[in-house]
Amino acid sequence: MLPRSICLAARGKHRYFPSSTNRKPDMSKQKAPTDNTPHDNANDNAKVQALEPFREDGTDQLLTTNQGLPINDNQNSLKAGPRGPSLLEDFILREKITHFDHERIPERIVHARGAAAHGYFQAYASAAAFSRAKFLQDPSVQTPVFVRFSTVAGSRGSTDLARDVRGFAVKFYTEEGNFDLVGNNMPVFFIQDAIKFPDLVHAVKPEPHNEIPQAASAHDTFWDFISLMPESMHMIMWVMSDRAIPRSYRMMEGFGVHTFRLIDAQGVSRFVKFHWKPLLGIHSVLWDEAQKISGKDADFHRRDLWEAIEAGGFPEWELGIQVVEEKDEHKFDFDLLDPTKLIPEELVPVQRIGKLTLDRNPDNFFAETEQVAFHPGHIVPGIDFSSDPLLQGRLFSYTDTQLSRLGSPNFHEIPINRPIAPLHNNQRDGHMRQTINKGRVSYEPNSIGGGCPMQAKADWGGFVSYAERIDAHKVRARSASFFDHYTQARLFYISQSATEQDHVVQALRFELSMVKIREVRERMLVHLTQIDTGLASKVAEGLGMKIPNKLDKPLNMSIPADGDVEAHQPKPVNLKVNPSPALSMANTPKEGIKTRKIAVLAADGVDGADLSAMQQALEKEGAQAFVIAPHMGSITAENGEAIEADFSLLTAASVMFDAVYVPGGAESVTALTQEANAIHFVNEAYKHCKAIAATGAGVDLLQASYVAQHPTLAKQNGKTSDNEGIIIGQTDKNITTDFIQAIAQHRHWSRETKAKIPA
Ligand code: HDE
Repeated sequence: MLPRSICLAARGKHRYFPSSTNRKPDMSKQKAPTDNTPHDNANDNAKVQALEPFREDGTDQLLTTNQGLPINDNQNSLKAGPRGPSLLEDFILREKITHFDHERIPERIVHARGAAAHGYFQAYASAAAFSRAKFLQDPSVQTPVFVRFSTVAGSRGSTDLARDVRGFAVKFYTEEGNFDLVGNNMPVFFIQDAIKFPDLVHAVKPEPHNEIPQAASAHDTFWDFISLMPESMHMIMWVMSDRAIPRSYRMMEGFGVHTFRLIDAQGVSRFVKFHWKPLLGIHSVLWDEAQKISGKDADFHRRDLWEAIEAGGFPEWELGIQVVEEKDEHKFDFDLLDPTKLIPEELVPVQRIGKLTLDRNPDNFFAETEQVAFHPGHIVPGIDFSSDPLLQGRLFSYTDTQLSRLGSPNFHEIPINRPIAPLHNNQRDGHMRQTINKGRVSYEPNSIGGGCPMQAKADWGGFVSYAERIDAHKVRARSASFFDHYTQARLFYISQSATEQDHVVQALRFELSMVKIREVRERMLVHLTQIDTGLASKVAEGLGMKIPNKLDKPLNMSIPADGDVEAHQPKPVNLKVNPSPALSMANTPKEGIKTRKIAVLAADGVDGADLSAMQQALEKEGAQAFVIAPHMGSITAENGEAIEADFSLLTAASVMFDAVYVPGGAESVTALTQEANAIHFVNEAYKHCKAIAATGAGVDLLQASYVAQHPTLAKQNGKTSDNEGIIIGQTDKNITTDFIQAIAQHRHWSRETKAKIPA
């Protein structure tokens, strides 16, 4: 038996071990358990297990080169004498530096910034009535998934809180092969045809001459393009709404966007739209908050996902489908193939058919989150494509982009991309090939290999494309059924609550105020007038502009083959469209406070009983309470108890939390009222319409802030709570139930316009 490992002995104390130590690690232990494995609670699904042979753990191991040679000195390069020069012979130095020089791969051209997690999908019941896909048949089967969320426009290092669409890409590792549902958190898209995608992305990315601005659409080139693309107006309404600044990845909806097909065992095809419905409801932050979070914690969403999973608050979504029979394809006043349109849930209800749970963080960001390669063309029998021209273009793009990003046609061999279903074909060789294919045969048909691997009949699970009948001329054209660009933009706007509408107005004012070219702003105002005259005039007021009567440029710049430019202009808006309540976040479930983060402001002398009673009540409901004190370390409560601070007022900001609680304790509250950061904390939480509670002397801190203006504060005695999220307990300190209910509301919007807080 070799001596016990140095690493094991010193772990937790030192990170650095001088090579002069004379104790040798136990090399017989190939995989020692780590002392802080974050995944104990994870569901050990088939994909998670399949990744095991690829996981590496240096615990209790010697440092080696990539060839397995133990390294004796990792501090000094090989030199001719201690003062050099260095020698070319130093293969250890060269190997290390060469590997380092090549550590980066190109970031994704879009969706570069993201975070991901493992989990599983489980059907509620068999969906055989719609699809033969195996992973949708048996409610006892858990299908492993890997899900990556992302922003679109920013670079890998950009802020999570950019105003942007969020990617919501799900890879199902099914027993019939991988199925990727590569969606977004908005159900429509900017453009109708894939040929416009490079233009859209060039327009929104930082401008080419100075690479400004990063991860922002508020600049000339984006709005120049948009103002010439009326088809983008519906998506613009979504992107200007608070959906573009989610509170958490865990609180976003997801959408497949395009119409797909479901195929049942009899080969019958139905159209389908895919939805993900978050069980925590759909919630967002305010734009002012988003901008501040970008400075205080640019990793806000990434951290939120990671921490929720580590704490066992596993995010969940239900998979929903809207199914349309083939015969009903043309019964809508929009085209199902047009990706700028949604099917209102009131017209075709969303049927919830299963649940997605994320329960394990990746072990390594690069190996998993960065190298995962999604593709809408990764499908399984029972699911098929529609002719949506945007989807059709995507089917080309995603393999192509992996070739440049991951550098080899063997990207499917990267562990995170491997299916759990067996894979056999005659594709061979290429950069970094991992598979060692045996035998002489790499072609089909063959007799030498007994004809193997052989084609699978449909009833053996072989994929057969849906035999859609197509009888058409080859044309570069767009169907006239795609020309109503304003009605669903209006549908979205009129379906929003007054607060949500106001936020759309504010967002447009902000974005267009950043546009320097007046004509671009004018064009946008004309489009907005088509959507809603009230919206247009409010935006115009913010811009200090008059709405022009007509556009200065013709739209839909292509010259139609039939030469009839007029017939290719946008159709007038249908003013009679009915609102769709499902489109408003105001109607989202607000049932609990699970995983919500509550700031508890405290200093020496805090009423420890108040604090811990509240902390326990919040934690019982699945929320987390964090003590924020003037300094790190511990504070001493009134009763002498030491309470550890989670943050100091320097490292925490109200924008990182969902609600604020100020416990009593005269000394604590006096100290906090003298801290500008504590008062700012309360002011900002008040401004952002968050629930705020105080007990006993804690009310004095609210009195020292702008919350003092709030009517509830006028009542000084007993328990007071209102419908506006301000809860105070003077003599009756039992306010936990009211506070919990107030947090569950997410925000108290009625305060927003009344409160004028310069925070
Ligand atoms: Fe993508 N998109 N996209 N996209 N997309 C990519 O693929 C593309 C579109 C979406 O987390 C790229 O691997 C084209 C719609 C997500 O890794 C690239 C068109 C929707 C992700 C690409 C679209 C999406 C991507 C960049 C128009 C919602 C991130 C890196 C024809 C339904 C996946 C990559 C991840 C990523 C092309 C439009 C969703 C270049 C050409 C619509 C969630 O292939």
